[in-house]
Amino acid sequence: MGIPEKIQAIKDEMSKTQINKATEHHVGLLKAKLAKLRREQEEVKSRSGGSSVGFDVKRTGDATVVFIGLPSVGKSTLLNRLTGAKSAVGAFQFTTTTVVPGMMEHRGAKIQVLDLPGIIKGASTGKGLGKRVLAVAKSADLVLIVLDVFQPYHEDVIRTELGNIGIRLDQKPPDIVIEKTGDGGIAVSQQVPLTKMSINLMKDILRVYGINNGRVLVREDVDSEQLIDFISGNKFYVQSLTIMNKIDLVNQGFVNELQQKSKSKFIPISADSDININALKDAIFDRLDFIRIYMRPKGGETDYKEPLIIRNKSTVLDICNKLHRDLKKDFRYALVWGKSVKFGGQRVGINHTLQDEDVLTIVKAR
Ligand SMILES: Nc1nc2c(ncn2[C@@H]2O[C@H](COP(=O)(O)OP(=O)(O)O)[C@@H](O)[C@H]2O)c(=O)[nH]1
Ligand SMILES: [Mg+2]
Repeated sequence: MGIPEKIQAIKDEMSKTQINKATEHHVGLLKAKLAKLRREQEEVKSRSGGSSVGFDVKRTGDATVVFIGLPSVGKSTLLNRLTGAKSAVGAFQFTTTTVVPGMMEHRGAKIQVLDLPGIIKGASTGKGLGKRVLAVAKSADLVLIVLDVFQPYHEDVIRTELGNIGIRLDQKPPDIVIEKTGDGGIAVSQQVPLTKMSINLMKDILRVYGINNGRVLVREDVDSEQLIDFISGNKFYVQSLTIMNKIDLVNQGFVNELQQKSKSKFIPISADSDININALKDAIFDRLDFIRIYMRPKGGETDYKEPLIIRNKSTVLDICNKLHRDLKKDFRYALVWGKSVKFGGQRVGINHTLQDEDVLTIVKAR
């Protein structure tokens, strides 16, 4: 049996199996085997040159967000509305066939927005431009899922397609440590009790991946899917926001009802009629988790008017890189006032992590 046949056999078996407490172990193992086969299939494909590389877009600005949606939901209209770019808008499908970038400026941040061609069901297996489109999402800071009020069910299609190429939306990498050892079987120690999978299932999944001996430290109550993600690797953890476009075509009651039925909270907008666009910009800004850093020149006055905008958890090094290409070479030390230090004017190194509204002085070597 080749890989595609093996994959099909497991899928058949899964669809025959009812999911309940008694079959949990069996299904968990099938999922592990399926994930392993898919990874092998990807490896074969990339060796034979079937690439899944994305479009080549230079990242600029303080963060990059991408639109993912089916054709004609209004992505290009929205790009134009948010950024003043000129992406072709069409009343017919597949107008956008390449990546169109725009720059949105909001609350002092420059946010790069990428309009991508629409995807369709099956995109992750290479339908249309799908694979290349989805690959761009891997490196984005935020994915905006764009839906049409009359086709809200697209959300499931998009989440599935993104999931298939290894993108995990709004999740964190699971907090576990696996250390392979030469012998002694698999030892599991739990800092947090496992409630979503048995220890036996955990061990069996590890064995599917050829780990027969090792120490596992569980620091989070992970389920079998998270464990499979962790060992099969190559997963991309990306934040998302869901947008419901074209609300100008329906009334408020319709929108409320959609929200009640919908799995995730969405932001209702109309790109074309300019409804709720500022609220959307705020939501994007908040979701990107920016902080403000006020610069104070050595011996000078702090500039409170124009803070530098950077992502949360950035370091002094990130600021140096933002200010000037060569600054890190000349860096001697920095002085910081604010939440990230114990006392004002504290001397810190280049790897110091900054916090919102810190005041920063960079001292260069002469
Ligand atoms: N009624 C309405 N139509 C819209 C809205 N946004 C976009 N459209 C229309 O939907 C069609 C597809 O738009 P487009 O931006 O090309 O969609 P894309 O394929 O997702 O990029 C065009 O005819 C747009 O004018 C909206 O908010 N309301
Ligand atoms: Mg378009």
